[in-house]
Amino acid sequence: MFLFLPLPVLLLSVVTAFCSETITCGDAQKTCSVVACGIPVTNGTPGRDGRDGPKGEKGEPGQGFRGLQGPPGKAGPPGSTGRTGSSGPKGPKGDPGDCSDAEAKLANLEREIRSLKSQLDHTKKVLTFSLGKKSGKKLYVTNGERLPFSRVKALCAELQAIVATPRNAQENTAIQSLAQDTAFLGITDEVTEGQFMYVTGGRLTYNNWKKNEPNDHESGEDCVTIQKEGFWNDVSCSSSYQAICELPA
Ligand SMILES: [Ca+2]
Ligand SMILES: [Ca+2]
Repeated sequence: MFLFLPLPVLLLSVVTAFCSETITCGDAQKTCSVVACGIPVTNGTPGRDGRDGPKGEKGEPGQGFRGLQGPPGKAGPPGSTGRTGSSGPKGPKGDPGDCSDAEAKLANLEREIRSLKSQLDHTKKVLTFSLGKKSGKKLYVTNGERLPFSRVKALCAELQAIVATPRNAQENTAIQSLAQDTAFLGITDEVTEGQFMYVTGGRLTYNNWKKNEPNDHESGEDCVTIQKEGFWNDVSCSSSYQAICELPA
């Protein structure tokens, strides 16, 4: 039957044959080319790459090996001074120093001291023979000078001695033997009238007062003398009498 149909009708029939199967053919013609309808087409060339999308969130740490440690950073600024720490433990005892020099000096000093002591002993013997008198552990000396009591005290102090002070009859006799006439003793009642004391301190433990003495004659006798016969008398401190000093023997 197609053999007798004119060519336009034939082509229309073909198209109708291919499109008669679907209702959407009309719609397809609106968006596709006429050729698409019923005619297979090949894919076109790929389009251009789209624009980069937004940055994704940070991913979880990876599971790979840890990298090598980097070099140390620069030193920071010095910190503030800390508090003082507690004392450390006591250290061990050090080695003994070299004392040979000091020991030699000490030995020389000891020799000099022995020599001086020997000379002093000799001097005391000479003094005792010429001017002094020894009693027990006391040595009494005099230069025979007559002075007021204050000057007698000063003279004896220059000799690192005290004014002769008898503490018993033996010492009193030793002093008496040096008294050419009358000599001062280291005893006064200058602090409390009538209460005689040793100049070096302490109340009397021995006395050898002359009869009717001490009498504080005319209320002006606060010093004490030993007379030629060995008895004591209170006298004026401003009067001058012999100076006798007492030294350790
Ligand atoms: Ca008196
Ligand atoms: Ca008197």
